[in-house]
Amino acid sequence: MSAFSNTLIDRLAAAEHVAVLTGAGISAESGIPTFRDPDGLWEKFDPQELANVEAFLDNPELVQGWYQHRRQLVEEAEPNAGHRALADLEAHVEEISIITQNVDDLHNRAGSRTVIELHGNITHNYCMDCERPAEAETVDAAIQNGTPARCPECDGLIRPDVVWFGEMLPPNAIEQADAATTQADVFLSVGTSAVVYPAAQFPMEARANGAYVAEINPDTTGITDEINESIRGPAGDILPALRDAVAERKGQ
Ligand code: BJW
Ligand code: ZN
Repeated sequence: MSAFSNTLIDRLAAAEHVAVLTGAGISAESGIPTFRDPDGLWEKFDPQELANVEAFLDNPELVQGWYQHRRQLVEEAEPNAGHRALADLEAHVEEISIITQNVDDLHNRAGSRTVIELHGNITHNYCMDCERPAEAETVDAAIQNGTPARCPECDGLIRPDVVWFGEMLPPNAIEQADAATTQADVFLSVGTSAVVYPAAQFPMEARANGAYVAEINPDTTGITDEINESIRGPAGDILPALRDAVAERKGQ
């Protein structure tokens, strides 16, 4: 028996718009740790210490170093079968939007064409004062010298282009995610604990708008009780099987 229902395949095969919310779990099989799993990033580091602007201003070197480490991990990683299956799905459904909480760039690298980055992109850095983009090399050189990385133009502190707690999400990303959610006939929530807002509200909004909402996750999440279907398993197994089932249903 397959892990997902015939209803889901029927709905996907008939869908005009599909929206997919992804979280750290989809990149776990690329070797990138999640945040809240037992072996996750926050088992070793306190998020309150590192993922907010006050912490950054208190100890920019520490936070810059942590993000440099994670940027290097991401640059060495490759998209996995789950990312690739979502990119492949574009051949079988009319329109598919990937709304990602991930900062790792792996959906873009897998070839998905519509990727909405809610929490930024760790491969980019910018100056907190003048907002000019900054080169990763500038950050790396400063860390090598044991000093905080500063803007070559205005001496402001350089920060990663990610969204920390208490910060607004990029307005254009929110706008695009809202539109994709409202239009969705099917909404998939993949590899996210669905506890961080506003991202976690999108599956609920989709449901309220009549979408069929399914999650793909080995564990229960913040939205499990409120959606149509929960598929228990790793994204790298389930998504390729889902892609194949939709292709088969459509005779493609
Ligand atoms: C697998 C798998 C496999 C494992 N296959 N699956 C409304 C209510 C309550 C609170 C708030 C609210 N609105 C705003 C807030 C405050 C706050 C918030 O949500 N807090 C909650 C924690 C309570 N939100 C914010 O501050 C946001 N800003 C905002 O709302 O601005 C307006 C505002 C401003 C000021 C005041 C009030 C409002 C900003 C949120 C920014 C989140 N940033 C982070 C860090 C990014 C930078 C970095 O990378 O360091 O984003 S936090 C972290 O969590 C990261 C993630 O994107 C995000 C979500 O985590 P995710 O992806 O779900 O990962 P995990 O680890 O939690 O889950 C992994 C899942 O994968 C698990 O379920 C596993 O089972 C599964 N898994 N292997 C599939 N192989
Ligand atoms: Zn500057």
